[in-house]
Amino acid sequence: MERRKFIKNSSLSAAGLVSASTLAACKTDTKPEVAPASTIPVQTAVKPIVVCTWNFFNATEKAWEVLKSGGNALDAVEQGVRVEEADETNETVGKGGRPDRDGNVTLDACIMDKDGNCGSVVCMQNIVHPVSVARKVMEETPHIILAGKGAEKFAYEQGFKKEDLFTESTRKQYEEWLKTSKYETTINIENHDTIGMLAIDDNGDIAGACTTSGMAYKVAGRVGDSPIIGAGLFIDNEVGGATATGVGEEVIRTVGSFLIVELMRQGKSPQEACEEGVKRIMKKNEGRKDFQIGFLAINKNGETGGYCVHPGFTYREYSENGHENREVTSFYE
Ligand code: SD4
Repeated sequence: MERRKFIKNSSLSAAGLVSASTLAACKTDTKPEVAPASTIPVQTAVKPIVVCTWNFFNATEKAWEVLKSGGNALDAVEQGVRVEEADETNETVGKGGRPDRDGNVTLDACIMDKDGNCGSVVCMQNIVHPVSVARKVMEETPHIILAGKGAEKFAYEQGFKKEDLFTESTRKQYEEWLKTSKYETTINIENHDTIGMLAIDDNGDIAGACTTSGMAYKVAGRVGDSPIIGAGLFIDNEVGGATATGVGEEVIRTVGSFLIVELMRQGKSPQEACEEGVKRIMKKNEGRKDFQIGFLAINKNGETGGYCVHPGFTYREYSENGHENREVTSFYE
């Protein structure tokens, strides 16, 4: 067939396809089919409730205050993780986060609400509260992710102040590190501080946030899983939410948090879903033991669960039932 005729024919048939599908949609007048989350009762059994990765007492306390006074889950998670961003002793989040190998402190964060709205900033410098910039991206722009200098410029436009994110301690550590400049992509197994937080408010609505400075001494420009929707965080208000901590590259390769929420949609408990998530990662890394990953999940009922590669990952939970730091089971003993 001549090329011109072919193009004409194919555009005609494409037009045919469109009108056929439009017709079909008109006829049935139904919403697109999605697998129902029917195994999860709509009523939230435990609410309000907040959970976060690791033992961040003050952050969950702050989120709980918001929830307890009738605030929504989105405000709760933003206010909660901001506590860690401002805490200079937490050296993998916000101010006091460790720098990349070139000496830049670059932050990643994201936030997601009950309607699937989300915002994210990646590789942003000089701003203490990337989670709040991420929320502004979500609410004030038609975009989802802003990166680097663009994110920083946007933050200033939104009224955020420029601040040096180094502390005396992180500057000293960096100078020490420069002596050998040993670059390892693995994260020390015991010590992670990235905060991922999930909350359900009085209305039964779910939101989540995640914020980090990422891996210490990473290659300049590196972005991990934490600000990537679906990897470091995912919320589906019909089902639940999930968040991750640990070596982000492995979480991204498995689209970890989205995977866990989908597994819950299919009927798994948060615990079972987190276990399956870690097992998928370990299947791709058979025999590898030099990295840690921790998943945390909550379902619409307020049931929670977590699982990790190596022992040591905990999550903090706060609801009317109590306030506790829970140790989770792990793939390796
Ligand atoms: C990252 N997932 O940038 C983060 C690091 C982390 O505790 O969780 N640290 O890959």
